[in-house]
Amino acid sequence: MRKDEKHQSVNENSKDQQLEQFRSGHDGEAMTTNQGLRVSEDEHSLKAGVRGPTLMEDFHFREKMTHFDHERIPERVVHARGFAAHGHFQVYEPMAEYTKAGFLQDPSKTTPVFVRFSTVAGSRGSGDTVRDVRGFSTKFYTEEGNYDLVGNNIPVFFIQDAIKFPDLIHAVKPEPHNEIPQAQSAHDTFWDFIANNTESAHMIMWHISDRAIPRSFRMMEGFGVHTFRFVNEQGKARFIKFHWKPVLGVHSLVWDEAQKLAGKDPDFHRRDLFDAIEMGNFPEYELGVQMIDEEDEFKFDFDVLDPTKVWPEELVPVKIIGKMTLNQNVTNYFAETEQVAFHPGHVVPGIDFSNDPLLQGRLFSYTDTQLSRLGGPNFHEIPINRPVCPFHNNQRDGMHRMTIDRGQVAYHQNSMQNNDPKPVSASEGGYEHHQEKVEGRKVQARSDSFNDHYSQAILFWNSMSDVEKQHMIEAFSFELGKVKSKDVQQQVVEMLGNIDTFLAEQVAESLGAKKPTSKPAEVTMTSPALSQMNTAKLPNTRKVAILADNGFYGAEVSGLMDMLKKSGITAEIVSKQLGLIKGDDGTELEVQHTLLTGSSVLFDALYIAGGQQSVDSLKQKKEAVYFVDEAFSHLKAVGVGKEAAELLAAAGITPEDVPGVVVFENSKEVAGDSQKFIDAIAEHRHWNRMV
Ligand code: HDE
Repeated sequence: MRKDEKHQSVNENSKDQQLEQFRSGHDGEAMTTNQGLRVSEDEHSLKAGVRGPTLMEDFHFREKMTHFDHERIPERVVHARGFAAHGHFQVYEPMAEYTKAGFLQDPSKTTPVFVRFSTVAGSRGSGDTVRDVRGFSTKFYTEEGNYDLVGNNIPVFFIQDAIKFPDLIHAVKPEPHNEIPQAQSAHDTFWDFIANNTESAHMIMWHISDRAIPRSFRMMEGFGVHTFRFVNEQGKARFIKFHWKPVLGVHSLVWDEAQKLAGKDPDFHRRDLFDAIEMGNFPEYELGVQMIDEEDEFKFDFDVLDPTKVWPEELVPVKIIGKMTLNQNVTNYFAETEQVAFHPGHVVPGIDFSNDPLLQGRLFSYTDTQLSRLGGPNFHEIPINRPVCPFHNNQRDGMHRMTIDRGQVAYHQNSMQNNDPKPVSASEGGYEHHQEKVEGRKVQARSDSFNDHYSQAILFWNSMSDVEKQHMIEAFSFELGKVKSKDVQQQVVEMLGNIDTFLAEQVAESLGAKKPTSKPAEVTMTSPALSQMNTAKLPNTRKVAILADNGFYGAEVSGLMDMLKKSGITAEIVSKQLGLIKGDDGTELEVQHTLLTGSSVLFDALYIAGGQQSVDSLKQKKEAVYFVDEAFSHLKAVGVGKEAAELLAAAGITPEDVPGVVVFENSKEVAGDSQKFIDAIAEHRHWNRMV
């Protein structure tokens, strides 16, 4: 907290109250021009005669059209597609021993946050479920200014020095001659870059793993990636890494599902987050930090400044220090999500940088990019970007200046204004950079300690379960299978040979390429924390499709739906047509999706309602049979009501002893089987069905 205490203290509502001053509703209002003149006609432009030319003097027409013509701003050069929400953060215990950051001291204090999730490569209108890294940016509106933690859902990065970022992005973006493919890494230039920049070996293992196709923004980890510093009141600094751990665990789609979703619902992740918040299922993430004392900087076999390395949690434990809850959707997408401007250089006292050369370059890039994206240097005045504490300096003017600065003086030092606004000491909350001793020659080079490109790629591979390994082999085979250059394919196989011979040979086989000549180094360590198999498994907020038609067993479906609701699971009815369907006992259910508008990929699990009439009716529809087959092959939990096994049989599935398939024995007494079904949903996927 600032020492002068002149301003109001911040609480979880502070940002919302500030934004409220800028919100505008139009109910019951007369239409006006932007000058406030009431408009009498908005359908017909002013013309010389009903069939004559439009007249220049129609100022309303011109204003309306001009504004429309300029509605778009440049999309972000990376992370263009995103979705955001408001929330708050609370620390669990005072962190004074490690950092003086005000928002990390008082467990009774709530700090407002704004979080934007994103994909990296695709344009603003691209699909949500593509294979890509996800951005995870958090703006903490603290009493000491905005603190931005601009991270990703993968803890390492492709490159070690920011100067290579334009190259990486040019390689992954659509190829420049024809702007194909959109939001994909499965093309020649990307894999050419990877093969020829082996520092990307570790990151590419994550990129090809299930982490790159998350089930939901609510089920992803977040990482600050770089090494930062915590600095306490006494000036003692420690190296740290930030982690966000989702309370719901880390879960992913399967690749076939991800591809289909990009067509069935390109907004799948947006909708999921928006709906969850509207329903009161507020996503929660715990904040964790790993800390290494400065004295221990050289004790590890990785360089703490190298952003292509994790600090294995088993070596450097993650201390959980607080929780973030997202509980409010934005009022207006453009005003908030599109105009928000994050910057890893927005820090508060107690948080400082390391010399990670990737981070150092980011510190330049983010303000620079906002200048062209948001049209000038005053983007901090846009409501979503304003700090909730006061801000004063001698910066003036520029495009779209909102503040009306009083007085003659806009310089420092001055005598005419008592030297205000004046810098203040650290004891009064002034930010002081950590006084790290630095000396060296000016060189364009990289430390030799950054040269080990493969050990942690091997560590990642070693830490995966068999299922995850299989997914990675398939993902490499898919991505490289789309590459036209045989030479690039072979180079990547050779690169993979440095990671794991089996992996490289499997991929080579699927590509019709030669076996690798390279051999991996011996790395025996594993890090269980890297595998998604060891994550939290909860039923909360999962979504189940109930496939039913007239004549379904009313008691069975109502009993199940009650139990699902109690476990926080949403059930939606899928049938042949919209409207109401009637059960055997007169129970009526509203249908939310038809077999045309609904699809198994929109759900986490499937229940096929019992009742001969309902089952017979659905069996006739090939879409219903496909629905069942697809949910089953995506390894989802399948509940089977009485007689409904016939629909499974129509899809070629025999339900006996199949993992994740729960057959309801008694349509009147469903509590026990419902619980089994809920447990099966919590498992997320039944991987053992693959074998
Ligand atoms: Fe970014 N990155 N980045 N990045 N980044 C941007 O800033 C950049 C990197 C990340 O939701 C841009 O405002 C450079 C790592 C996120 O609005 C741009 C380098 C990580 C977002 C930029 C990196 C990130 C961005 C584009 C290499 C994970 C979305 C628009 C040194 C720790 C922020 C913008 C949002 C956005 C530059 C690497 C995360 C161009 C030069 C590593 C989550 O400034």
